[in-house]
Amino acid sequence: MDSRGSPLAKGATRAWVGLGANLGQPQTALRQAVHALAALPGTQVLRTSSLYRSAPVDALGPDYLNAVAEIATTLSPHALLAALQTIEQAAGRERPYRNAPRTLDLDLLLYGTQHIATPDLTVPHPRMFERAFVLRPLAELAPQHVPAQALQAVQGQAMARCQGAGWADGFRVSGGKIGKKWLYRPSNKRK
Ligand code: A4P
Ligand code: MG
Repeated sequence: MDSRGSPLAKGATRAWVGLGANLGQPQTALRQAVHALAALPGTQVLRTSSLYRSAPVDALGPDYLNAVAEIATTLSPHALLAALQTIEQAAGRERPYRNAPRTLDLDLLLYGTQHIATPDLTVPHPRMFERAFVLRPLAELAPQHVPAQALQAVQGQAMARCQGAGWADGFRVSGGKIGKKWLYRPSNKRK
């Protein structure tokens, strides 16, 4: 059992991944990213948040689409980070400069209740508590991890909820359930 009381696979940790894109076809990229997360070894996508649109924060370029995925994984935090970066690369991610527009950004927001501070990985994600595009979707899935004051502080950041949690349904290939939560189960994991 984890802090939410739902049974996870043996040895798995509940983690939350922030998804963002503002180049190419953002909604397709985010859907494919959910599929790619579900295909990672030892990993299940438990739920996705609604999909949100917002202007770039601390950045320029087209509007972003953002969402958060809740996963259960037996990957270590660093192995998960490496996997997220591989998925970003496969989506054509380029890094010409900091906060450049991107085809796909996957950030490890929370990994269980762990605090991690290493040169290449900081968890909780260092800027997540300043950003409505992270906090609002995360609050749908894990309100216990989103302090009310933090949510209040980002209220002025305009964003629109453009689709409910079903936006990633294209990848709900077959249904298993954890409690009342559907699993995303790609074909390579079907029994
Ligand atoms: N890194 C350290 N901790 C983490 C973590 N918890 N998750 C390191 C992911 N990566 C982490 O990331 C740079 C380095 O951070 C990685 O090599 C990893 O070792 P990156 O994705 O290559 O570069 P970045 O985009 O400059 O950083 P990051 O953290 O993704 O940027 P931010 O701060 O998240 O801002 N506005 C809207 N509306 N929506 C957005 O999604 N995104 C950004 C990016 C700015 N404005 C936005 C949005
Ligand atoms: Mg990133």
